[in-house]
Amino acid sequence: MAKRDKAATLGERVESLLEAADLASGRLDVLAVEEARRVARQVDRRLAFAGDDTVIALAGATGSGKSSLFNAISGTRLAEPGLKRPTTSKAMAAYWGPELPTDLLDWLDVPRRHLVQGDDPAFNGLILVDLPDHDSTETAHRQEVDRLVKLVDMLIWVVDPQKYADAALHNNYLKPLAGHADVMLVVLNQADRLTGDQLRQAMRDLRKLLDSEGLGKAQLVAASALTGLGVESLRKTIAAAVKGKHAAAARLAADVARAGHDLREAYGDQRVPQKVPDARARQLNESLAQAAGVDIVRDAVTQSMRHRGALATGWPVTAWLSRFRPDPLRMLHLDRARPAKPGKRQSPELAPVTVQRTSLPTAGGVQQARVDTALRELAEGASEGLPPGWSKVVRGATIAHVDRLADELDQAVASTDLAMDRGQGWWKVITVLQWLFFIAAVVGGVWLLVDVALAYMQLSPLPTLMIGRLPLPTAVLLGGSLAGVLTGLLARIGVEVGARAKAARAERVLVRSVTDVADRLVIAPVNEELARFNRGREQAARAMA
Ligand SMILES: Nc1nc2c(ncn2[C@@H]2O[C@H](COP(=O)(O)OP(=O)(O)O)[C@@H](O)[C@H]2O)c(=O)[nH]1
Ligand SMILES: [Mg+2]
Repeated sequence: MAKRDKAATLGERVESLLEAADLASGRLDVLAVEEARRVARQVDRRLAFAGDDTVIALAGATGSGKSSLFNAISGTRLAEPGLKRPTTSKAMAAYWGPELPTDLLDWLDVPRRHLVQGDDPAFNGLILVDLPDHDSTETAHRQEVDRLVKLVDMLIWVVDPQKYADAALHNNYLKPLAGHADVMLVVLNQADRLTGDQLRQAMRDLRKLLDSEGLGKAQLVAASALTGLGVESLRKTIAAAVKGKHAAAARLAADVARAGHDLREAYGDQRVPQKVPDARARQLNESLAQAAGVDIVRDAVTQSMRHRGALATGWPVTAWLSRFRPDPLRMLHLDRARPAKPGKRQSPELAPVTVQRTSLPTAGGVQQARVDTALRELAEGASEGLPPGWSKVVRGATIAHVDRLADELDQAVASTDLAMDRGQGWWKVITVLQWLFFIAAVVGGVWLLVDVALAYMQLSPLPTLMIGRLPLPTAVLLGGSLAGVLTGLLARIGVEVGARAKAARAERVLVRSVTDVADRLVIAPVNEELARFNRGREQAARAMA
């Protein structure tokens, strides 16, 4: 049961490794990414062989006794000991079990294979490989060793008393494989050729050497293929590995951990934000708002509201004259209202005008420079702590859609509902009042004129009605005029308050429209990269665990 859990965990870690590599593709060191992919693929395939078989290889220098030990351990005569030359460059394998695991042997690419049908249940499922000499003068041999060393589950390094400290073996093979120390075994063969003291001395030396190379976990065994010393202990070690299938799982786990570690290192340790810092985004929004002419539109809204308010609530004569002044919003092509509801009549001021383009001046040099600065600072802020390749991609993401920015901002401003058609119901009431006052004043005035004309022509005057001490026509003329002027003044205050509120609201919604564009064209692509990085780094760390 526990073993199953472990396999599942390893499978998940392989997935994490692969995802971390895919996410880093084109962004991190190409070698680290490719190595991670290779390991992930390899382990994945190895896991696909159900992990029932254990592959153990004997490696070592010419004449160290690999073939002799192979025969001693296996109880066969399959390997060819002795200094016969030329030795083959291909590995040879024996398999204990009912039937050769052809898939696995093909994958390992071991062409010479033997089925051992001994009744040794402890070895059931073992593939024992006799590798070509790693120190061979023929490169084909060495390449074969290098290839198989990466694939097997457990490695038994066979050394002899003369060459156990050989620099080529330690530097080219043992040290680089230190991460796999727990699936490596070092055998000091030909122990029979040493006295007891010499053997102890050699074992101490070798142990020290291995420890100093980070191979403290690698088991060291003294053996002799000739006398059989240590062979039983080797067989036990191998049997244990086979039984627990520890070797396979541990080796694969070590591979994945190593690749995950390397990739994680390529990701780096710097703190990287999850998303574009708020302050940077705000700075960008502000400069974009300015470049998009939000200030100009806000001022135009104020002025347009004053203008329209004066038309609606002012004294009819001056209001009529104002008609000939242009509406500031209309000049910017921004007097768009919500589309009229069908069947509902709208006054000409409020009729919807569909424009897709504003007539705002295009962003000047200064605004453009501010936008560029904001973009650059955003790129810098967002790519802080990223490895160079990734930081380049983030920089690219900030300006990926920069050519669409101006157009989309203009459209965003043009299509933002400035709500110019709402909240001015009271204007209509004032309009009616102003006309009533105006008509009253005109009636009073005409009445007085008629009185004057009648007096001039010496006709009897109209009947005189008195309001207090004022004659009625005078009272109506003065009252209507005064009321008109006062109403106009009061309404002007109301219009001003309304204009400012509307301008503030317009600014708010315009900034929101601009922010939407910035989010879509700049912030989102950058955030995507940052999320990609953080996810990739997390997955690489998960592969390490
Ligand atoms: N004295 C002694 N000779 C050995 C031992 N193992 C192997 N030999 C001899 O060393 C030579 C090389 O052995 P071989 O197994 O072919 O080594 P390989 O080249 O690593 O495969 C042969 O002549 C063996 O008989 C051992 O444990 N003791
Ligand atoms: Mg040999």
